[in-house]
Amino acid sequence: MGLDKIRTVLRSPRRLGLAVATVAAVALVAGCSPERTAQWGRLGLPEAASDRAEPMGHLWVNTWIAALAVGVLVWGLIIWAIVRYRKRGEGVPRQTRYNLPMEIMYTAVPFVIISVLFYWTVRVQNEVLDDTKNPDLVVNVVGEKWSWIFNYEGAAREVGEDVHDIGTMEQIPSLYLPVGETVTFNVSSPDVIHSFWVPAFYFKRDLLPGQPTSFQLTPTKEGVFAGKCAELCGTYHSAMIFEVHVVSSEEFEAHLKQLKADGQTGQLMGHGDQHRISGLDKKEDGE
Ligand SMILES: [Cu+2]
Repeated sequence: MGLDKIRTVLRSPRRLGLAVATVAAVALVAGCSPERTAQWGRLGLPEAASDRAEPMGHLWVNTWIAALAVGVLVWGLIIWAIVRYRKRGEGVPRQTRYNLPMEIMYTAVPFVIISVLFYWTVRVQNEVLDDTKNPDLVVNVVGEKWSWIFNYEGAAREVGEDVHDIGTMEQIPSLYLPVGETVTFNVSSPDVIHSFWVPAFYFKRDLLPGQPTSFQLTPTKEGVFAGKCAELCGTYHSAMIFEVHVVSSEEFEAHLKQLKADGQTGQLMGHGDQHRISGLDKKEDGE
């Protein structure tokens, strides 16, 4: 593009707008992998990996559609009012107030909007929080300053006893789950509020000290997913990450057996339990 041409574009606001829009569109499309494009379709949500994702995803997308519909209507009315009632002379326009039908409308309409959102939120919440199935696996999750403990109840599995994974100084903790099996999670915290969050599961649960809670979900897709603490819990909050491995049933059983072979048997419930970390107890005995 020659300098003269650039000057011509800069002089014309319409051409400048077109040029900016073209550059932005090209940059947007060129920077998008197919996964990214699909993620745009889900309005930012990652690819779903649990049975709780579908109702959550629908609620998320449809709420945005509803918000956009209201937005378009409101923006339209604002622009219409600006154009229709723009200044036409020096005289004071006709003054209107106490329009009762209008006031009733703008009180009633927000109530209708809130009622619809409330109805769908409660419906989705009931579906997502349903924990009445008989679980194939129970995992007791402890979030503490500043890491995670995953205790697997192993009596009904091939491993035959409880095992746990707490990670190491070099390795963040891993949560292994068998694909397609219903898992009950009991979550607790011995210190401050943490929050168990696996974005790909579309599920998050706060861990409140002194108030253990539980939930249920079924992982639906094999793979490795990121997990994190979603509650600012102190100095090393950012270090509270973990990895979720959704694997086949055989791989899962093999992992539990490996934990047992590594001596990570029994359950750890957080601070004060540290002396039970395998290997450390021997040192303590020697003291
Ligand atoms: Cu935390």
